[in-house]
Amino acid sequence: MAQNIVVLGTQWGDEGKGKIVDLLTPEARYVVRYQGGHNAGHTIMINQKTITLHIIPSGILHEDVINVIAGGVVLSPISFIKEIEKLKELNVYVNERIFISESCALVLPYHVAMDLLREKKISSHITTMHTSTIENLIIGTTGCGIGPAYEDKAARRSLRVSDLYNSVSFENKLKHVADYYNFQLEKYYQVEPIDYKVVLDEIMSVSDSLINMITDVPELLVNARKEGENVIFEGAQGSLLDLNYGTYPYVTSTNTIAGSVTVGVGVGPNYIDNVIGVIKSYSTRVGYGPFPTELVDNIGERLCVNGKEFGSTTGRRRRTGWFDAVLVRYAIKISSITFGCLTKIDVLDGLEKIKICVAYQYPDGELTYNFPSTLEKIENVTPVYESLSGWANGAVSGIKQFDQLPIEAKNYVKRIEEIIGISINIISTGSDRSMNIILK
Ligand code: 2SA
Ligand code: MG
Repeated sequence: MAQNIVVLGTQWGDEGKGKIVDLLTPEARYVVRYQGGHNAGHTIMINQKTITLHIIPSGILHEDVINVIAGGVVLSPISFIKEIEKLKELNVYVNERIFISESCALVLPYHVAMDLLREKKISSHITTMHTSTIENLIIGTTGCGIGPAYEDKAARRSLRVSDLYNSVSFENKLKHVADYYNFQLEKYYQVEPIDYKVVLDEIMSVSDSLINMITDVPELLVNARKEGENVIFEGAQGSLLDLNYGTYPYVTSTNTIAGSVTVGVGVGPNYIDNVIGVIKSYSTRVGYGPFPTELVDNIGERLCVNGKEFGSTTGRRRRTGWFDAVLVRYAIKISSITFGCLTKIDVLDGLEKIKICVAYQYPDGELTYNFPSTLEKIENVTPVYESLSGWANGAVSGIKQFDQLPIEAKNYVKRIEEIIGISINIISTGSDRSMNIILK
């Protein structure tokens, strides 16, 4: 029987989902993206060569796998085609291996302009880093236009992939929406308007290529199940960036939890057999927003440098901190995660002590083991840590057998399993594709 699985991030993104999807892909026929856009950055290292994917599913690196961009994704035609060209340069065979849904809303240059301007304009008024008042709100977005593109979708003003079928009505719609944005660009932001004709020419130059990749995604996947083929749904960003359940408003503009698969793809919950949570051995976050276990000291710097914690889309330095079990337990709950994959444990090599946050303490002294639901509460908690011995003189990098791990590393994994309440089935011990311990 087919096994359809969701692979998603349990923290704030960059947990190593791309690597885990790549590892599981040989068992699958389809890898499907269901939310987000080219703000994602999935990095996979093959034979010392690093490949970063933004919108194309990680299954593209396995020749027999079909890659699908479902309707819940917002698609930037220009970035998408550029990414395909880049893969071709790397000798990755892409023909007939990437399909898109005609329901994808397009990300267009005015979305990017709005995204950048809002953050820039608002940042000039900013006084503190973690402010949460609406007039001072700065999210630290990737600047890819994702938020404005999803706004258009909810406002029912998007141009979608299906609009490419008719170039005349595409032009009319584009002109109409460009007028709407140009009013704001000129009057509110006092910047040059966008010439819709330039946008039109650019999109029309790739229109045929996009049309050739269109498929009926729900139909394709229903047939895949009938034929016993396995499907992997590849999440982008992380659970705490979910629009409903993340650290709102410091979130992305889509749902990143497992439930997002059904609406993003057009299949029902019964289609999913397993939800796999990718869990980084410490925490990172890129962009603003609360981060209870953040380390702004030498250890934080060490995690950043050793973990190469820089945004793979924007190059931004990621904030780093200790493993937060309160947050990961919450992610497991809201996505009904069945088992976990622990990544980047090698980054902890050489540390004397390693801390795990097991609870939060509120300013009045009360402890909570559950993730608080409001920003005000989250911003004011103090993490309660359990301290474990590190493997100061050992190294786990590249180890492929659990038995060969230093005892302290084994204890760290076991303690995490105990606290989060699910089993860890895969441990990634290095960035290369081959560096893994497979437990179950
Ligand atoms: P956006 O651009 O509207 O989605 O930004 C809103 C918030 O979501 C965060 N976000 C991400 N966090 C981690 N990784 C992401 N992808 C890239 C990567 C990020 C990069 O893999 O490194 O290169 O900077 C990603 N995409 C969105 C974002 O930081 C905001 O907090
Ligand atoms: Mg990433």
